[in-house]
Amino acid sequence: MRHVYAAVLAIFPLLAATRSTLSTRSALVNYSSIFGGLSANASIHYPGQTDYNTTTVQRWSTWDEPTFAVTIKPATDKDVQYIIKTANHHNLSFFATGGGHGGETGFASVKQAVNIDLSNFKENVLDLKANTLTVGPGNSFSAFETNLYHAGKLVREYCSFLSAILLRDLALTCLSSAVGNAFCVNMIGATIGAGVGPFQGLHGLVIDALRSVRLVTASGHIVTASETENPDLFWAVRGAGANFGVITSATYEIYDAPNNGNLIEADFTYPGSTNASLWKLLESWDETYPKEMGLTVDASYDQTTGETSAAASLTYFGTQEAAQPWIDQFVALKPTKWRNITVPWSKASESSNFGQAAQVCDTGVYNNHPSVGAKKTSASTYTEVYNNYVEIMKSRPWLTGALVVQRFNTTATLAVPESKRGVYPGREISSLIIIENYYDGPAHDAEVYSISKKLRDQLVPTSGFDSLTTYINYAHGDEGPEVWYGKENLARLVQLKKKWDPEGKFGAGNPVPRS
Ligand SMILES: Cc1cc2nc3c(=O)[nH]c(=O)nc-3n(C[C@H](O)[C@H](O)[C@H](O)COP(=O)(O)OP(=O)(O)OC[C@H]3O[C@@H](n4cnc5c(N)ncnc54)[C@H](O)[C@@H]3O)c2cc1C
Ligand SMILES: *[C@@H]1O[C@H](CO)[C@@H](O)[C@H](O)[C@H]1NC(C)=O
Ligand SMILES: *[C@@H]1O[C@H](CO)[C@@H](O)[C@H](O)[C@H]1NC(C)=O
Ligand SMILES: *[C@@H]1O[C@H](CO)[C@@H](O)[C@H](O)[C@H]1NC(C)=O
Ligand SMILES: *[C@@H]1O[C@H](CO)[C@@H](O)[C@H](O)[C@H]1NC(C)=O
Ligand SMILES: *[C@@H]1O[C@H](CO)[C@@H](O)[C@H](O)[C@H]1NC(C)=O
Ligand SMILES: *[C@@H]1O[C@H](CO)[C@@H](O)[C@H](O)[C@H]1NC(C)=O
Ligand SMILES: CC(=O)N[C@H]1CO[C@H](CO)[C@@H](O)[C@@H]1O
Repeated sequence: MRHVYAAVLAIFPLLAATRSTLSTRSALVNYSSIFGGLSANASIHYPGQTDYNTTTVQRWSTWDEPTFAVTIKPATDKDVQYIIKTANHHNLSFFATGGGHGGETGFASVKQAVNIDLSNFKENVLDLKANTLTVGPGNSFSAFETNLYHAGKLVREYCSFLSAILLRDLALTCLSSAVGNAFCVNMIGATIGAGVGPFQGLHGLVIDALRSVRLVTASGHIVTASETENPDLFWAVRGAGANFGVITSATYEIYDAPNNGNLIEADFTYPGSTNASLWKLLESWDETYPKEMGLTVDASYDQTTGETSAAASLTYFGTQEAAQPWIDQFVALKPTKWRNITVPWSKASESSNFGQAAQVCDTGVYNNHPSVGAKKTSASTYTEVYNNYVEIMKSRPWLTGALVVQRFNTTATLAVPESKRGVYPGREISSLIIIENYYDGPAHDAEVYSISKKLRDQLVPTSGFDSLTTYINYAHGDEGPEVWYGKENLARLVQLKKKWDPEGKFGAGNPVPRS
């Protein structure tokens, strides 16, 4: 093991001590000593060290983030096993960090934990005979987009969706090329919630392509889960995957890319006053939205200029002729700026938002994004919510936000037979409506929460669902297990939790109840 910072150990746990109720404990623990049995390529890092931020995965949002006494970067499955067994032996809590893009109120309950940073797990094996891709949790989507593209293949998803969205200026987060070894959305982290995105209409969710995972359990056992091995666990991993262990490898089925791997991409900008027309357009497509299309529409308010704006970003996996009628309807709304281009699918994230994907993987921004799933569009509700939100922002200079709608065609996700579905309860969701809040820190948490809750409550009655529904990976953390996992799945999940993680060591963001 490289004792990267053993020397400063005496100082940093003490610094940490001032911030935590577990302070006394963590100050007394010499982590470098108790984790002395790691393999040669593993390393130990302490928060506060000068290069801590550049050597460990940083969180995308710092809102309600977990805190760590130490970060360990294991290099092998055995290291992960050893870390878990050692932490259990010393009664230390631990947390698995993939890409650091998750944000849930429950993460705040993770204090001075042992952080298992999985970025060394770069496995990335394309097997064209078996038609599979096997990846480790140290990969963002972009890590393998290019080799798949050259092989004429496609995974059911790629990252990009929330990204193109999440404040257009932040743009696309999936590509690492622009920023070197960027810590962008993690393939496995997204998968274990379901994995949604613009290609979902063609092939379904990312979990529908998942064939097996290898994971290290709460007791430190290394197990495989697939349809034939530990099938119950495999079911649970597909939607509740953060609750059962540390996944160190995942194998996906891959598909021939349609249209020679090329897709049409179009971006449009409008003044905020166009918002209602954009929502009406979405509403008019509720029965006809094509499976080849991915779409994000957002409306926002800029605190600096005091101006509202709206935007749409579309991908179409087909010919220009097929995409044109959809593009024309956006053009008819008189964008102030627009373009369409044909790009290889592997470049779609990079080139979206007019190619402005520069600040791709910015981390450390204080934000949260409560959301609502819908199976119907309501232009009048979205207009009302957007107007309310803008009014709220106008009197709160510290709050910047956007109302974002992602659209999906659900035919493929609903075509998956019951027996192959996994836990994820949101297959009927054809729109995810996201309230994106960017603000200045914890002092405004309570106020932003109360604002978000009101806006969210306003969106539910016209969503087509009887009660609040959303996608776990876009959840706020207050929705509860019935929303994250589905009421009908809870009894079976609770049993599995008792079997695989009886002490609740995993799943702080969205805990599966233990009884
Ligand atoms: C900019 C942005 C774009 C996004 N785009 C998409 C998108 O296109 N499609 C989509 O479906 N979602 C998208 N998401 C949501 C994303 O799926 C979730 O944020 C997801 O939790 C991120 O995983 P992570 O590993 O990066 O995050 P982390 O915060 O590292 O992990 C999130 C949770 O998963 C657990 N976890 C992570 N890796 C593992 C592992 N290997 N084994 C066990 N547990 C693990 C963690 O312990 C934690 O509980 C996006 C989010 C952001 C911020
Ligand atoms: C902690 O343990 C490491 C490795 O065993 C050792 O080198 C270091 O001196 C110890 N630090 C303290 C403060 O005891
Ligand atoms: C450590 O990493 C290096 C470089 O990737 C590799 O050559 C070596 O085999 C690894 N060592 C072990 C023990 O795995
Ligand atoms: C590291 O990141 C933390 C939190 O994001 C920040 O407070 C700190 O100033 C950073 N440290 C350095 C050396 O950049
Ligand atoms: C283990 O730690 C928890 C707090 O993290 C504490 O409540 C519990 O009493 C500890 N158990 C033992 C056996 O020390
Ligand atoms: C949204 O559109 C409606 C209808 O055109 C308009 O009245 C309203 O001002 C727009 N909202 C904003 C914030 O521009
Ligand atoms: C989804 O796409 C299919 C094929 O393009 C189409 O027949 C169907 O009507 C679409 N569904 C909805 C609800 O738009
Ligand atoms: C306005 C614009 O750029 N339209 C283009 C959209 O893409 C097609 C096919 O590449 C072009 O023919 C159009 O000129």
